[in-house]
Amino acid sequence: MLTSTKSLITYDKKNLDDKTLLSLYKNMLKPRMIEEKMLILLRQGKISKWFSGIGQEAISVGVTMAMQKDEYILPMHRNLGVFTTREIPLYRLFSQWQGKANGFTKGRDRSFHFGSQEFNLIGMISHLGPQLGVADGIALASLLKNKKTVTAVFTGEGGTSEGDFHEALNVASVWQLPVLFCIENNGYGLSTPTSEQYNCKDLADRGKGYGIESFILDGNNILEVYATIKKLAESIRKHPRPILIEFKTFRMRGHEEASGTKYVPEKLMKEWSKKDPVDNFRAYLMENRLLNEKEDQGFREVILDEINEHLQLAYDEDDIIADEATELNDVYKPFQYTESTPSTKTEELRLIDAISQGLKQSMEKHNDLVIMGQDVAEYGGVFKITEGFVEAFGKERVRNTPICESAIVEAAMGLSIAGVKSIVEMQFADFVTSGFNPVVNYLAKSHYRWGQEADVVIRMPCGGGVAAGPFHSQTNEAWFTKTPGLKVVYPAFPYDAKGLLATAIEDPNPVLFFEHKALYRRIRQEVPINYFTIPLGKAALLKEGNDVTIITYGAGVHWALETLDNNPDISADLIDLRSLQPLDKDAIFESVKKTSRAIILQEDSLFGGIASDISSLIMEHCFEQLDAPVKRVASMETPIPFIEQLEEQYMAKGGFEQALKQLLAY
Ligand SMILES: Cc1ncc(C[n+]2csc(CCOP(=O)(O)OP(=O)(O)O)c2C)c(N)n1
Ligand SMILES: [Mg+2]
Repeated sequence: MLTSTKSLITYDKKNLDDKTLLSLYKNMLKPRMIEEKMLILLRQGKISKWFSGIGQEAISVGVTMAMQKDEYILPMHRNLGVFTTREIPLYRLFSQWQGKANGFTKGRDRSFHFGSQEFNLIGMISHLGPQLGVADGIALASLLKNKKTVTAVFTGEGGTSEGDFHEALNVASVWQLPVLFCIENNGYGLSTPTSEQYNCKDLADRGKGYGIESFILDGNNILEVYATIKKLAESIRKHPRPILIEFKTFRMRGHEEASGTKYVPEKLMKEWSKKDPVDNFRAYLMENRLLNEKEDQGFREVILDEINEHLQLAYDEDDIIADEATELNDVYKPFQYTESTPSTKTEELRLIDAISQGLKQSMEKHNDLVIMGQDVAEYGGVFKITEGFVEAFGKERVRNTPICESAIVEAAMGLSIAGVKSIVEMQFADFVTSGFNPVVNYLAKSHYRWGQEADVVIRMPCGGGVAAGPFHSQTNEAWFTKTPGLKVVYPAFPYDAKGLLATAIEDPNPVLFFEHKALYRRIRQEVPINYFTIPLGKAALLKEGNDVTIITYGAGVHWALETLDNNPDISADLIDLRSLQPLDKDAIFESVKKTSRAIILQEDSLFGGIASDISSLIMEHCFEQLDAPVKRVASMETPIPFIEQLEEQYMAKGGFEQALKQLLAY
């Protein structure tokens, strides 16, 4: 607390009334007092981690008070003041920190890692940067629905070094999204001072590089924060566009409580403690006779009573009892599959046409469905799947994106938060690595963590046999089948592709939809002309036989068919999995129990692929019925090469026939 009662920050109250001034003060006092209490509880081991926002309250409170309640805010780990100013009941926050059921994540995630649609707050994931792209998506939804709202998102100065920050700013600028990007420059990112974090004078200058207006504000001056943000938010509502704010402030405590502040020079601490946002504003209010000691004491007593009462409520709550079924049930949002039946009228389509037609019919069915991807608009995508879509659905819904895979996947998450379905086209499945983090950490975990679905389909043109080398030929489904929370679909035929794509889009969970490039123009089939669905998680039994079960998907299906055509004496069940997650285990077990032999064919290299898991599942469930060890056939353990003769040698196809015959002869 200040020893001097004189304010050392210069305040300009402009035309703010006394009531607003006092509520700004009380709103800052509350997170400060909660934190003081939390420090005690932390020492007593009653809460786990604590990231302190002491000294930075004016930013959280000023921004939140300047926003409308129906506008989304995406806070970070030091923004307790955002949560309290949005008036989340304290017992719910306390329960969250103690991992109790009345928190927001049923004990599944800690501290501020949660969101709440009720309060229009979307909490962070640990990786920091993805928040910024998610804000883009929420703002895009606002723009598309013409809602005239602002979305505010926070980051520390450390987080601005992440690629997500740069991608999110760029996308927001190119699309003129109504986002208020708030950088809290508090001098340190963990122990790293700003001099080792970035090499420019002000981070606000980053805005210029992206064509974004930017401002520097004194983050410790509540009136400057509140009045400026209020004005800017109003301006954004009228003229949607992104604005970047750099708040200069300081982190008064350690990165988290256990880590201390040894590396911070004493002098800096002293200087900044004189600029404490709460103490200075109190002094200002007292100087101006808007507050006296007694009233201040009264405010504190009310807040303290509230804290103690709500702490008790949280303590009194029963602990969560671990229950496997509950956990498993919450990984995916329940989805009631409704069948749309295929018409009897059909036309012959190539795989690529079936996907294009299916996509178009889904765009017609879901009239706010958005497609985002590189070159998908006028150009029609590199495979021409979205050709003609701009004319049919407009540029708002068929969106060319900058080369910003992370920000676009994050924006899709943001659209979902705002209730808008979307499809992201990866130009090639290989490029998903540039958006990998939000796929496996944000989309996949969101429903389990706090019940928020990620209603996104990511289209993945994949696969080899096209002499395109290590970065345009991979079939990388195993990166995603490994991750709970994602669904993975991998059709081999035009009919399936069309029906499964429709279902993937209807399903509110994140779906990775693999489309094999080598099959795009090679495989033709009669396909119903209407909109129809096929349930996910149901394999197709393409051939029936007695001696062996062949399990495969994608291009492997066609290799297996070719092998069986060339060997009419082999009596095999051929299972096309069609979707890998959910996996039709019953179809596999039923067939293997009948044939007693199983071979799994996968185009990807062997180790860690889904063939290995299917093999294990068969051993675990069908061991008694097996007459031979389960066989896996996959591609070589190298990256996929470019030239034809190397690619041919690499591919699983070459070894399949021999392996199948060996298995039958065992
Ligand atoms: C991708 C990633 N890298 C590293 C970390 C570890 N980490 C968590 S917070 C943090 C510092 C963040 O600094 P800044 O953005 O300035 O925010 P501040 O903590 O100062 O508010 C670091 C390094 C992380 N959570 N995620
Ligand atoms: Mg920092």
